[in-house]
Amino acid sequence: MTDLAHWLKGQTADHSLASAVLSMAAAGAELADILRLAPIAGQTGLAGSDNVQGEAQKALDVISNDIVLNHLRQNPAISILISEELDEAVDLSSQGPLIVATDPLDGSSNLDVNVTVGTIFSVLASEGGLLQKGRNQLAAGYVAYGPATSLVVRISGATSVFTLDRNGAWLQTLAEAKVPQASGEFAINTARERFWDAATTGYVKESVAGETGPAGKRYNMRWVGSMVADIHRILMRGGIFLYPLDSETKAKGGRLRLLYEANPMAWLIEGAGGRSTTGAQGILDIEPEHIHQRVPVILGSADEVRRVEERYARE
Ligand code: P6P
Repeated sequence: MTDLAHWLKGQTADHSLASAVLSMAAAGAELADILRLAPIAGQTGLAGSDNVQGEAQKALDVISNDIVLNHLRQNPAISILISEELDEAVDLSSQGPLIVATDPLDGSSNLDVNVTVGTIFSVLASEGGLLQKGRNQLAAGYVAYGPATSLVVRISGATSVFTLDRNGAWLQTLAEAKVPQASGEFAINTARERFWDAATTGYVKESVAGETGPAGKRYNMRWVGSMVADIHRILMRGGIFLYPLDSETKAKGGRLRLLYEANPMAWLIEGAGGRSTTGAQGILDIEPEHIHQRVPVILGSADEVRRVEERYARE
């Protein structure tokens, strides 16, 4: 069973890029230890502060951000950190060739109820600046803190899965993830139905109609409320994740953030043969306007994403 460091040697000759992934993996391993014992340490509560998104920060949001910051500060290859938890981008080392964008603890509202949360990251070349299309990513990944602690990472080839062992080593447990082309499982927050556009409403209605409806097959629904958990399920067994633009999120551009949620997840899903869209365009083709930009996110099994795209095309 190969480990992360050996796999990286086969994926890239760029030592800086490999070191950036190893730094995020080390931050994830440190955070996994903290999360496992957080209820005992009384760390699952609120921090008493809000982030730039206006969301109440959990104590562990702040702790996670600090852990990522500490690991990246020690890596001279990283020039800038963009974080969901920080209003502005942070300069780390002026000569570093790489930028890291991260959601240090995505889904943290699930911590109180012991549901899988994650650290999402995206790596870009410093020379391209902060606002680059997702297609420019040099690497992306996430750590899923679940029953097992998984690291999913892609440089430019396959999307690969590693599992943290008891000695702190990341062992490869799936060399090449493959998102099944077809699927009978959709993930959406159906409590938002009254805000949906016609394309989303039509897709969900058709899916719920099951075997006797136009889709001609039975669907199941899952919605964890933790993007890393939902995306990991889709990566491993297929499905479609939808957080579309709706009448309530329209003013903000969407719910999920482009640089450190949508882009890295689209990079990983497309690396595994899946597909991603906002409904209007491919997520990886969006020209970012600011570091905390929000966008609609629809991604997963290619056949299902295409069904949604066809509906938007008819609108
Ligand atoms: P809702 C978590 O807050 C998050 O950013 C994602 O991890 C998750 O997919 C989404 O929001 C859940 O949103 O509206 O269902 O609470």
